[in-house]
Amino acid sequence: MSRVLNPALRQKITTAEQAASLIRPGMNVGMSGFTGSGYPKSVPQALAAQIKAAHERGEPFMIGLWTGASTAPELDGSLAEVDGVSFRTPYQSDPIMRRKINEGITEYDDIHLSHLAPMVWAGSMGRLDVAVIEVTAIKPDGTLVPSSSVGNNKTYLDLADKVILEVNSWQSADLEGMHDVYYGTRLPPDRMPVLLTHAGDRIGVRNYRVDPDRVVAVVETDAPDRNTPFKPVDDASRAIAEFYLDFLTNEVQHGRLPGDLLPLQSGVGNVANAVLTGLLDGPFDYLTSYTEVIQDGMVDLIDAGKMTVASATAFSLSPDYAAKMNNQARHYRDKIVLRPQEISNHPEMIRRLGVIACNGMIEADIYGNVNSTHIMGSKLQNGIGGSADFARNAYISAFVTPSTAKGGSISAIVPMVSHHDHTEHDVQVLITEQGLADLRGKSPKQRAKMIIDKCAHPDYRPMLTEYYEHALKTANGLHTPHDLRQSLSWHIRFLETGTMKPS
Ligand code: 0RQ
Repeated sequence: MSRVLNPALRQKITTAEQAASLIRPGMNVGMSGFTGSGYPKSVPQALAAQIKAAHERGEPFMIGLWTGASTAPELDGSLAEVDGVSFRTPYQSDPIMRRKINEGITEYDDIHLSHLAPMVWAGSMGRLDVAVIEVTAIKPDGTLVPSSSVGNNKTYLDLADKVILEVNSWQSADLEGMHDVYYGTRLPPDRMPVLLTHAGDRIGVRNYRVDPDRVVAVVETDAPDRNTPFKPVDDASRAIAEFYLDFLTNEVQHGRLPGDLLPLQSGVGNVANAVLTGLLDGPFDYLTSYTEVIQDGMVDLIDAGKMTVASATAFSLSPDYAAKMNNQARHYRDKIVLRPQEISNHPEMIRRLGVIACNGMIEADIYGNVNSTHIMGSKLQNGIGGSADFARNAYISAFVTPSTAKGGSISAIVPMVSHHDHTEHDVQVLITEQGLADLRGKSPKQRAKMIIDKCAHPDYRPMLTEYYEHALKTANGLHTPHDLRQSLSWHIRFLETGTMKPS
């Protein structure tokens, strides 16, 4: 049975090809999608085919593409493959899109995830021509039931000149009621407090509204979100998770955290998932989460009765867990809240709730500065995502990584980061499989010693100590000692010889 229940919008049901043909070269298009969930499944692929055909005729055809965060091969992958994206924001993790960005075909603005919606309202990103948004149903009154991610959809639906809706009947109809779509945000000087004081609070409405006159096409789909399975928890991830859980236990023992902790934020990837798995056997009960994405580990914590509520903007589940969520959405509906990303990542809430943040990184330097986005200074990996929304405003901000990469030829602890995303001021705890450095209340020199001793791989510890002692002399003991002629020499050596180790 069709899920398009509004008579006026039923009239607008059409094919993906017809809908895509309304998107013209040079347009800015705001699409739904966040970490592989709730992205449109058919219009982007139809658009990619039309772009390819235009290019074969020798006609230029590229669009500006804005989303919530990363999407999937059907969206980022298919449009990047045909060189169809001139500009991309705010986050991606697709291998083809990454390549096109690094080749300079696509310009990329790597924006904090909480910043994009206000920038779009303010007009700083230019005009939004079209929104392409996946929903699970259109209600008789014309409101739209959100899908498995919320992201920036409310903003795109409100501001786009034209709206294309994909109504995906693969998504569970029981998702209805899980979302909290807050319409109270304003730009300064009219901005008001967002009155959310617990992770599970609901302050908005269940469904999106849309001006039916701006809806130019409705496309019915029946296709799954493309989620990738997590890798099995490896030894390094397990060790990192254990250090983190010991740290939290110690904080509780010293009265610096309550026994049920504070709301947890957990970044993307396997280490983050291992931490959640570790919490399953840990001593903490009545946990809550105020984060960006709901991962498998959080579903396990809810099932085990260890977590009472999880707030996010999207699911990021493996295929098995996505299927489970689809079958049992009604059961999870009062334990999970999905919000717009300017609320899930809002600095005001992260600070007020006292979120404990834990994010992945590429490398850190001996003073605690962190690079999350670039390989060897120049090559974009994914983007900053929401990591800085959380790290800057968290009650405790931790970053995690294995101590080496590429089979040991790269040290993740380096004299100076080759790209800077999180400054030393936003990094309180660093963890590798070697150990945990609690940097709170430490000066740069104290930090350097601790990071080298606790976090660096033993193969690189003597080299780091040698650099630090040399820098102390070169800089005459100044506050943050560096020898700028040598600080990036490790990266240069890797680029020239394939290893950071001297020959
Ligand atoms: O390279 O792909 O060629 O194998 O970097 O590394 O180990 O798969 O990393 O999946 O844990 O992600 C920081 C990228 C870590 C992620 C990052 C190479 C390594 C591999 C990827 P290959 P892994 P993970 C909120 C939080 C920013 C967004 C964020 C991220 C590739 O956590 O994108 O935090 N964070 N969002 O070999 C050179 C090093 C390296 C290195 C790893 N030191 N030097 N290469 N690699 N370390 C959630 C959202 O925002 C949605």
